[in-house]
Amino acid sequence: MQYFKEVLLGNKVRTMPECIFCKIAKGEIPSFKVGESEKALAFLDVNPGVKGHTLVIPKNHAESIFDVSENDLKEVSALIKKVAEKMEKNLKADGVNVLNASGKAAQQSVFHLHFHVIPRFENDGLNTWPFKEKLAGLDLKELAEKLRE
Ligand code: DGP
Repeated sequence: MQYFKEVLLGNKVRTMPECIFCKIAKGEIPSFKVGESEKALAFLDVNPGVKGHTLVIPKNHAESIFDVSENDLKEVSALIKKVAEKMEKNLKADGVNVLNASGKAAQQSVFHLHFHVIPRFENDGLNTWPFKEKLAGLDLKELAEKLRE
């Protein structure tokens, strides 16, 4: 379902599509909350890949890793850690994956930054590593320099 909000653009009121995770953060649509802090929220993914699949978001809207503030990201990180610890303690998870898709090319589908926290169990048969074969012959020195620029 698509939600809309009214915004003032110049001197005209327009309706704009409203972000679903903003609505969840404001409690305007329901979610199964797992944890919360002042600036971050954790709730169960509506379309879970595994039992306990949780999303952690900043309450302030940011589209992706590229525009989130460092401060909001710190709170999100702290909440991710808490959720992971609960998965280990309460779900007896043997590990967790923390996954984020930032950008369409990375297969992001909801454009409000979110981290998937996925409980993992020995021999659960999942494979989160997407690379099929290793690349040979890369100039790692040049690449590192480029990334440091
Ligand atoms: P991604 O593909 O990384 O952008 O993941 C988006 C996730 O968001 C996907 O696993 C399903 C979940 N999702 C989408 N809409 C809702 C919703 O309304 N409520 C909840 N709890 N999860 C949602």
